[in-house]
Amino acid sequence: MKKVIFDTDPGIDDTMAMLLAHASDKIDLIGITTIFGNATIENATRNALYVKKKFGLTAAVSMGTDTPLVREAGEPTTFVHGDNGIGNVQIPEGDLGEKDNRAAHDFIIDQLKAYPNEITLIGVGRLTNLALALQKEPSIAKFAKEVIVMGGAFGYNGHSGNVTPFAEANVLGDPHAADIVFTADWPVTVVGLDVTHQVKMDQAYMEKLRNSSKKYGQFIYDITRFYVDFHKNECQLDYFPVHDSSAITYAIAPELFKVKKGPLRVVTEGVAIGHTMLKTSGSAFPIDNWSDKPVQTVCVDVDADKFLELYMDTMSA
Ligand SMILES: [Ca+2]
Repeated sequence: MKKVIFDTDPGIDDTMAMLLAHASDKIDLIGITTIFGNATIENATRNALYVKKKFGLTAAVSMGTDTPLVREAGEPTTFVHGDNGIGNVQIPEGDLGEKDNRAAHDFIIDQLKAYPNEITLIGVGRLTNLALALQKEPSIAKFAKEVIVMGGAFGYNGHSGNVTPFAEANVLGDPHAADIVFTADWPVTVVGLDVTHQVKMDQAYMEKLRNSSKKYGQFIYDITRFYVDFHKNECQLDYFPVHDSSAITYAIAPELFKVKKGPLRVVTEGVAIGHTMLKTSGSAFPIDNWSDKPVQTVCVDVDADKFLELYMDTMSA
């Protein structure tokens, strides 16, 4: 089993991914660190505690930051995820349990040191917590087994952005943090829009999931109604692309993905802010801000049918 810390802004697709990690016998979810984005940091943390309590997760929940490293924080994307961040399903009043008393980046530092070369960090929101951990304690890079990020877009399969023509939401939300994480000396795999848009959950799939997953099906069906409506009304799609669960699926079954390798940077200012750029060419250039950076991995294609089967089977087991 992979020990995983899941850094997340739940978030409807975040919640689907968190439950996949919980349900999988390949993943030992030891921590959930929260970040602003799909919801305010308070709501994201509350949602994580709610899901933890409802489904009996044992992972600690640690609250992260509400502020990007350099940019101004934007408004939470409640038009995609609902005012409460999980599709406006009713969250019961009362005690949802205690969060860890450390800030998310301190929790990450402590756990990486406690389990050297054992922990996979999976980030499916803005990468500010991971960047803060690296800034405070640069030595942790060598303690991480692997870092998997849902974010970015590289132009494969026709996908280069979703907030701007050339930027994806998680990376654009804190491009400086993403550049720090992608250029740190730890092994990063990025699962971006290039592949998340290849995996499509439609109404028939969601109904099948609702019926076959006795434990999670109805809840996932309920929280995704708002998300389905957003994709139908604002994007003219009769399905939703599977973003955050793609990062968990990569941790479970990397063989389902095709990858390219190279140093990876993020544009942090100007018209292309938030654009992710992978250097695949081995050519030398007179000016080159890539070649002295570590070679990372970017997913460029996925076996969508097997992915959808894996999600269905794991949630229904
Ligand atoms: Ca997310």
